Amino acid sequence: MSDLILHHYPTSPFAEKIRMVLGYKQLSWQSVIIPMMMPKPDVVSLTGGYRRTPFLQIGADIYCDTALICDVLEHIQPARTLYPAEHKGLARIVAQWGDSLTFSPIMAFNFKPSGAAEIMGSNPPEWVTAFVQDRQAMRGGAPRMSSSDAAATYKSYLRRLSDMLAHHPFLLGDAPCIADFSAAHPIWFTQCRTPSVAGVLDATPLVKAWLDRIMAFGHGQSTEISSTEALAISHNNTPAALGDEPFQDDHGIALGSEVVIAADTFGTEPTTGQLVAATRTRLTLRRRDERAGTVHVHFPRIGFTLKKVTP
Ligand SMILES: N[C@@H](CCC(=O)N[C@@H](CS)C(=O)NCC(=O)O)C(=O)O
Repeated sequence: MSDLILHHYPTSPFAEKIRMVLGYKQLSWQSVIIPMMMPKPDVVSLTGGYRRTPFLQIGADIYCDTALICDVLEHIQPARTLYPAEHKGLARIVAQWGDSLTFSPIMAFNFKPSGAAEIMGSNPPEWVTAFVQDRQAMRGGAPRMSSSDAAATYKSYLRRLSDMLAHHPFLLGDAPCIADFSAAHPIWFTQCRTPSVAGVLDATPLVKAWLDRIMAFGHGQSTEISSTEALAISHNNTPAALGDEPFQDDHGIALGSEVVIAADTFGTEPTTGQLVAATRTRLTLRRRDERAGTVHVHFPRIGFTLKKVTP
């Protein structure tokens, strides 16, 4: 049985990014389906507060944010690399664009009335109200971009991707890399979750063919387990030894301090614990939970804030 446990739900675009990477790298994994909105008691037992989807569990180690999860998967399975040596910086920069700048307009477009109806499915009105309120709270009350404003942006982005695909099958060459998976997941949502608005893709057939190529990698081999089983796995394990990467102190906060880490936008629920590692690229907290036991929760540096807990 694989040690990789992905906590996710089927309609999450960021989770689809990781499912596609698992497929590309031909990995086996265990699947825990988590709630789409708060409350998420089992999630919070493992993460200490972080509530975004997906996150990866390996024993008693919890990895938050898909940028970090991709680094971890690359370390476990370097073959079919996500970070080709000739495009190292470029691949990550295009990936960051896919994960941030394209995500909001594309999701605003997908939430056109017919798309929203497909997303809400047959859920009862109380569920729909709770979902809308949950996402509004995550955005700090900011309104979603209007779908008409989003349409022009989305179409421009599709044309740019199409230009990138004019001479090779993937964004940066003959093989996919992190840029492809990060750019693909919101478009996957349009194509597969809101088909009533997927006509927007028809003007860029190169993008449609590229998405099909990525989707053809599949999702790897998965076995479903419950969140109770995932909590027991964490409880029965101890966190893996920390690597020997040097401590990088950008905050004047010593290792061993009680700290709080939170995403800097969208879903800023904090995680508190003891800072046990701060490398160039990631931060690690040690914390204890009655059900999850002692866990290490790992975050990327980019996109997260670190503060000392003031007594
Ligand atoms: N930067 C994060 C973004 C993750 C994200 O925004 N996920 C969405 C789902 S696609 C989310 O958390 N939605 C709220 C929820 O699932 O509770 C990442 O790369 O993991």
